[in-house]
Amino acid sequence: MTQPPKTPLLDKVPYPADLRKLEDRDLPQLAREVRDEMIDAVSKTGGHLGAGLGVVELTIAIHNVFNTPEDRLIFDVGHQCYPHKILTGRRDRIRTLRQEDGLSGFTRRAESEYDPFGAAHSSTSISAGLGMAVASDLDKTDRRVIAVIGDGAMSAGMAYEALNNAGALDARLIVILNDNDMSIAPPTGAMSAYLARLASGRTYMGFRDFGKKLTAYLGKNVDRAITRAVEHARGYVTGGTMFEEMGFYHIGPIDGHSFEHLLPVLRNVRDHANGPVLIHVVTQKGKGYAPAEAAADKYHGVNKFDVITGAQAKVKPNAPSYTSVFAETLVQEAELDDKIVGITAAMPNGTGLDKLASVFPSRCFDVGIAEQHAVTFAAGLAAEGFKPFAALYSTFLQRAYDQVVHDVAIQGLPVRFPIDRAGFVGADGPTHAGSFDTTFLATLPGFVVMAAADEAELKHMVRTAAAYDAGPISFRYPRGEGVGIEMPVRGEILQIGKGRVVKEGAKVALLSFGTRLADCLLAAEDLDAAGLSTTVADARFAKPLDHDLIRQLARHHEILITVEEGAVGGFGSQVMQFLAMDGLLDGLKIRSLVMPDVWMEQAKPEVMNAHAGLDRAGIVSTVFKALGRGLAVGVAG
Ligand SMILES: Cc1ncc(C[n+]2csc(CCOP(=O)(O)OP(=O)(O)O)c2C)c(N)n1
Repeated sequence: MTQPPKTPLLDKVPYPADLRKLEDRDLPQLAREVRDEMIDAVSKTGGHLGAGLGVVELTIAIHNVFNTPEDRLIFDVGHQCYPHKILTGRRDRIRTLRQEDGLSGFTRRAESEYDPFGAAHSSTSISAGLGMAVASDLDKTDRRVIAVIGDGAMSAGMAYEALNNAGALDARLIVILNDNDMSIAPPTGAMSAYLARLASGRTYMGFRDFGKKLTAYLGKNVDRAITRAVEHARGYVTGGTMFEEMGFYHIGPIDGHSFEHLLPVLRNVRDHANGPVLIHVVTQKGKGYAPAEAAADKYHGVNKFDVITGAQAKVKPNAPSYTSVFAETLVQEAELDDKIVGITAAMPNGTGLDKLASVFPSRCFDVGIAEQHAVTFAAGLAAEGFKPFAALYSTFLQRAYDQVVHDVAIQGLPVRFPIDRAGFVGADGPTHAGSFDTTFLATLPGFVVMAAADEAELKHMVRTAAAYDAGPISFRYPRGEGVGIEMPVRGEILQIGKGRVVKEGAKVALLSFGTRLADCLLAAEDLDAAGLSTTVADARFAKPLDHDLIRQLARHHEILITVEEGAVGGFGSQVMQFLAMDGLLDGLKIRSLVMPDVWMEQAKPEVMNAHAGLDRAGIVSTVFKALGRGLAVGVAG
């Protein structure tokens, strides 16, 4: 006989306080409802699916056992927080995830008191949690701090810096290692192999054994010195795990989909632990949704999809994506030059380096989520005469800035930096926008900084970078597809520091750096039609600047506008500095169009460019304003 359907629980638990009123036996049903809700929401918005599905039980268990938001719950990366959002008063807005004016796809302090720490870049949770645990100690509160971090995020150095510090401080911090044996791609590295050994070598820890052990070792009444001695002895005798050696009480592995495992362990830790604890929880990415479980990437990030079949909406591209042009050109150049090697920091698919890996597996390195290491590793290869392409997203390169400065630039090493996702990225919002790379790279002596205006230019830049051995060189290109321009069979080697005039005019000069060129050309049509003869130039280089080109534009036009999809301090500022020092500013009307000096929220990139005034209309209106003309008058000529 089939069971009658149970009354939905989710409607009764808008907040964790309500969830804490449920019986333990109700929680599996709640988990099923949260999963269904999440699958339905993401099928409409697109977004991160697999990671959240894997932590449904864990999220419910944590909110059930701990007193959130007073107890602080921090999700590393934050891409697995959709179940958390559903359970923390945001269910009514869950179908606005990642949309303009909607919920963020990550945790955000500004969004909810249940998000005590914002994230999106990985491996920060243990550091932030430690800060909060120490604050709680200093404030003499009884607050617990829980950091949930994935096995992929555990490949970053920062996680170990934090563990190292937490062990030494003996802080009351709970780290939950959510081990689903996946990063975005399958995880790489010795640590991943170590976790797999831990997970397979031990059977799941029964809560009775564990409870006894924990109370014995960490019981509140046990003197800390004795506790430490016992722990130490235990480690010594059994060999201990790495986490134990670092001063953590290490529990696990436990089954992260079983409330029978999760609840007693978490309750025990809540009630008895007074030093750092690491709970190793084994979960399955994509759990509970067959298409996700079956997919190679466990549906890490998805477009809108059909819930029944799992089939994702496919947008028919008009042109190849910049990423694929980069990846194919790199393979083409690598076939001709065996010194070319590729490096990715856990993004083989996102950067397109999986293509290089499939052709030259021994010349492509996935170093894990370890951007700092990726850059210095590339520097080592360059020092030995190799031609490393360290392919990173603009936003993640930020993390490796000192390595770029100290290990690469100061030593003048020819590391090539393909910078993907430059400019607005859309749904991922301000944490992922590629805003600052031109600013922070063009300020470095000896760096060559390029931006591709279209996909053919990108092909030239890959070849130029491969051929350039005199020092570091970067080239930026955006997310998404190119403009559909005809592609050369092979890229050309560009002359370093030389831009190009794309369209000649006489009164207005638009000087573009990167893919805003297309909008500059459209704006030029409007301006020409309004009687303002317009020159459009593609700078190609923010460093070294094409001084002759800039001088010529400044001297022979009434107004010069620089346009770039980057923050203030980048290309436009370099141009302005040059013009000022060259004495060319007098009498020239110059305007610099950049991203606005605010953290812009998620929206479609074209909408963000329009808000920023970086699109066709924005460029035209800037010209009219600079000339003191109203838009309507201007358009009428
Ligand atoms: C510094 C940084 N580099 C790269 C990324 C891109 N990224 C997002 S999630 C992810 C994988 C994280 O794996 P894991 O921590 O195991 O979480 P899971 O998705 O498996 O739950 C990566 C590489 C990032 N967010 N931050």
